Amino acid sequence: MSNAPAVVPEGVELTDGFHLLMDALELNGITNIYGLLGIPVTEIGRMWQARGNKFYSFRNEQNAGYAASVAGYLTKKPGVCVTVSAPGFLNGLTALANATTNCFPMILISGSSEREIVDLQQGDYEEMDQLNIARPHCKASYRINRPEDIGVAVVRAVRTALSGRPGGVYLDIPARLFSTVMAADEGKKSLWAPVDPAPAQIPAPSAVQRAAELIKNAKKPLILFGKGAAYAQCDADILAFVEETGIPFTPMSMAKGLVSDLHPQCAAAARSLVLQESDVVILVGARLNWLLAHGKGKTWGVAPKKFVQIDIQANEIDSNVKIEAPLVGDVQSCINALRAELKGYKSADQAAWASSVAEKHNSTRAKLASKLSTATPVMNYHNSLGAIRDVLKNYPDICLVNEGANALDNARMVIDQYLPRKRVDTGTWGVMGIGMGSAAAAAVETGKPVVAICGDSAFGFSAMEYETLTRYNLPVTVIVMNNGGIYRGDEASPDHQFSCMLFNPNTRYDQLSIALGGEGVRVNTPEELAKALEDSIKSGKTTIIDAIIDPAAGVESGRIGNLNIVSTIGKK
Ligand code: OXK
Ligand code: ADP
Ligand code: MG
Repeated sequence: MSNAPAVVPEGVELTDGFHLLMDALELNGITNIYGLLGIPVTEIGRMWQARGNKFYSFRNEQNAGYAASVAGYLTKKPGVCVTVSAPGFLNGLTALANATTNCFPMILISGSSEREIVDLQQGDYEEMDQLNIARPHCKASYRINRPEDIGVAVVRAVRTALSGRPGGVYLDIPARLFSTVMAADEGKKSLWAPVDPAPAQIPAPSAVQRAAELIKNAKKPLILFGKGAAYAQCDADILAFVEETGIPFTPMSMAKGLVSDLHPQCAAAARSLVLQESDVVILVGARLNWLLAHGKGKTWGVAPKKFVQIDIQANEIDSNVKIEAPLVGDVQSCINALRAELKGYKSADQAAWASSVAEKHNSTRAKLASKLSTATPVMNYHNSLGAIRDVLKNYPDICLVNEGANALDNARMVIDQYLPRKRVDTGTWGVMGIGMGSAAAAAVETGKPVVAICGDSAFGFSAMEYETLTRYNLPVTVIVMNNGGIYRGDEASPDHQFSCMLFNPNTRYDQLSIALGGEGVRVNTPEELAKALEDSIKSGKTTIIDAIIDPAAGVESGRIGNLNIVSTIGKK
């Protein structure tokens, strides 16, 4: 098969790789690209904008990639990130791998060196075998070698990113291809959009019956929603399933708001009780991974437990423990098939269970509520987040971005979510630095204001990206929970050096905001915090609120300190 570009007769209208790639992306409904330009892709940004599309230019490709992945999660269209070769590709790859882990649809497009040089390792400018380096970290890695293949490559990338378990796809484009020409009419014929790229996957009727039987015979059933259920965008069906069955539910962090945290069947504040005492657990788009203690151990109590698992990925079933009733299919098809099979069933038979769960949930919430309004000389996580919660409850459609350790774990507990897909956080890996990219994508793709609650350490990972937010005038309020260090800010420093866990106590994030073109305010009390947040939301201006938090307020690694490793040598 020849790779040589076809010879085009004189006078025939031409197109090239740049134009074919843009035509193909537009044909697939892509209008926003997130990226960072340079050799060999600079031109594509200008040409993309010249078509009236948006190119969001970032300061580091990792954040552009986080933005693209969150755009994919929120829109169910693949988020597209464009980078230069080698280091730019590698920065983007971190985000592509994270997207694949989170099951967010994303396409990373990177320029690359010519094959004849890379394959002989002849030392090209930013030479790297990107195609093969990407392959283990995403759903698929494709290289395009001929202009007439750009159409099929984009279709493959879109379908692979969206179908089945969503995830990341790498598209490798050797530099020369961008300017390789072909006849425009032939080029046009080479482009198409995939038909139904994310087809419904219907569960087997036998599987539905098996699951329904298990649920009907349960005494203490529990529904557990994961971000796969949020991604599915079948919110009405989910709510109907919850209310028709009367079964208590608890959400994983990004599934919060799929059914409101204020719903009477919400058991989020009775988490330990329901995980330990339930007898049948219905997992809906949630993996039994580390976030759920792999489905075993004290988190799950000693009572015998049977799992129903709804997941589009067949080999996710039995990944950690035996699943008695697997339902392999997309959430919407599975939920509606279950609803039909369970018609007339109501877990009112488990009224005692439902009311004991509700009692625990409500009493724990009440106990926390008192902490949220307790004044302290210096703000702590409870009274600062309590002030934020009281403001945000008036803005249910604001998207909350959340990262950090204590800033993450406490906000996940305190800040209620009322609507689906309004909370974006550190996800399955627990990634620090997702904040600014996620906030950019949430603001761009939803058109709504965004509030990002970031630990000061987490914010530092992508702080320069704040200039990206101000440049596009995005209505994002970043609340930096400034306790002066990683986890906390009061660690004693060893002789002659600053503790490895501390930051400069004179850091002024509010002034950083002003320096980067935004609004900035430092707050010391919950009242000041509430006012600053309200003012920022109303102003629609990109703002940093530098919230001073007691340096002693944090706990090492937040609620996952058990994962830390400490040496026993020399310890009494
Ligand atoms: C929940 N709870 C509440 C509420 N919601 N109480 C009152 N009111 C409300 N609204 C209760 C809930 O019942 C639990 O109490 C407790 O609060 C904690 O709830 P939750 O949902 O957070 O549960 P838990 O145990 O923390 O969940 C485990 C977990 C979670 C692993 C899923 O900790 C998590 O998602 N962690 C992510 C950590 C992470 O990714 N960090 C990244 C940075 S750290 P009980 O009594 O019912 O148990 C890092 O990078 O290095 O350190 C680093
Ligand atoms: P969480 O961390 O919130 O528990 P996970 O990311 O662990 O959620 O799990 C999400 C699961 O949802 C993945 O196993 C993925 O295969 C699955 N999933 C994603 N989209 C769908 C869908 N539309 N239908 C069914 N399962 C889905
Ligand atoms: Mg901190």
